[in-house]
Amino acid sequence: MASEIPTEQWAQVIDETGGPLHYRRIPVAKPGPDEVLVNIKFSGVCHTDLHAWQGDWPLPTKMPLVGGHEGAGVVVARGELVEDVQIGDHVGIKWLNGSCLACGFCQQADEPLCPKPQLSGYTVDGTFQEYCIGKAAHVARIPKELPLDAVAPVLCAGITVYKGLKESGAQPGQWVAIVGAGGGLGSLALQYAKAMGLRTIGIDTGDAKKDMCATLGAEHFVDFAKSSNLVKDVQAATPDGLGPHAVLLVAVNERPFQQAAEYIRPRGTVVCIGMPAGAYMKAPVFETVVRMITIKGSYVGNRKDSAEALEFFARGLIKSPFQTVGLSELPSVYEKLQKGEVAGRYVLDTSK
Ligand code: 8ID
Ligand code: ZN
Ligand code: ZN
Repeated sequence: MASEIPTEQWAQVIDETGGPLHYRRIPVAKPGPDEVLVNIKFSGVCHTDLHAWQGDWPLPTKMPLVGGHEGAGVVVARGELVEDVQIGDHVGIKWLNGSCLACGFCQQADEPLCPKPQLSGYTVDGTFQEYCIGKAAHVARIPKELPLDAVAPVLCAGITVYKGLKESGAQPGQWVAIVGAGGGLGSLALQYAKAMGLRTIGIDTGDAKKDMCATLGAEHFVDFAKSSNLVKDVQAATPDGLGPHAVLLVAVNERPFQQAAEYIRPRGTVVCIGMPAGAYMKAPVFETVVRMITIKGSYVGNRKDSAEALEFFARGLIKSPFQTVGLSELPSVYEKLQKGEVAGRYVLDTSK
């Protein structure tokens, strides 16, 4: 390892689920044979980090835990088996830190479905630290000319919504409702949808998010807290009144998961991405059948999806709003996220 790598670093650590966040110094890990050590410069804060902290999903986290999975930085060390990632390369640590690469899912490039995944900021330590380990085969390659702060949110939010839009099957010119459009995933979804030639209806609440959605290309906005008939309002936003061809559910609330099947157009596709704790989907069987509705889930993206999502960003097509604060300020970001007060994304500067 190069001599400039410190033995200790700053990190945000939790020692117990739901317990306090400790901004403290912890050892810098050494990469294993197939791993790289990345000096994380910036990390986005995803709502998933909040789920990990609160332990509200039916999947246990490691403990103590360093959260974070939208980390953009520079490779500073690598294991002896790593050949195609160089020291000095800019890379991203994603939610899928690693997978077995051998199972049937990995073989068919469905590595998010691998039964033995390593999940950044969940089952392995993530990007809320200055130096983070990633499996070399899975780190995202980031061209050196891209700003590491602005690109960080692409590493989870961008990849996930890009994949979700592909999974929706929506074609250029068709309408997609983005539910939770004012949040991190939603704001990027509006930009990716626009870049893919889709027309969007943003659903969220408040004037700040409404204005942001308009700036990001949403042609209509439905305020879920103000609308007295959300189903009608969403359908009315499409020119023929039949509703959107696809719905991307990125809200952290069960209610919209029940509403989507009601306003989707016949033959439309509802894509579930947000994961509100303990939530269930419910749709009337009769209408689902006679309107030929598809309801499906979409989970991050594979390495190819990741590269494609980054390419959209590199082409200047994805300009989503973000605010940068120091890593030490993570507790206040969590508080705002929990209250639904974040329009777009917060990005942490690990040096502060
Ligand atoms: O691979 C995946 N499937 C994946 C990847 C990344 C994140 C899934 N996620 C999940 C997260 O774990 C989280 O459950 O997606 C969800 C959204 O993550 P986020 O975008 O990081 O969260 P956010 O920034 O808090 O945005 C959520 C938005 O939803 C709105 C809020 O106002 C906020 O802007 N919202 C809520 I809460 N209820 C709503 C409703 N009824 C709503 N918008 C419309 N209708
Ligand atoms: Zn995420
Ligand atoms: Zn596998």
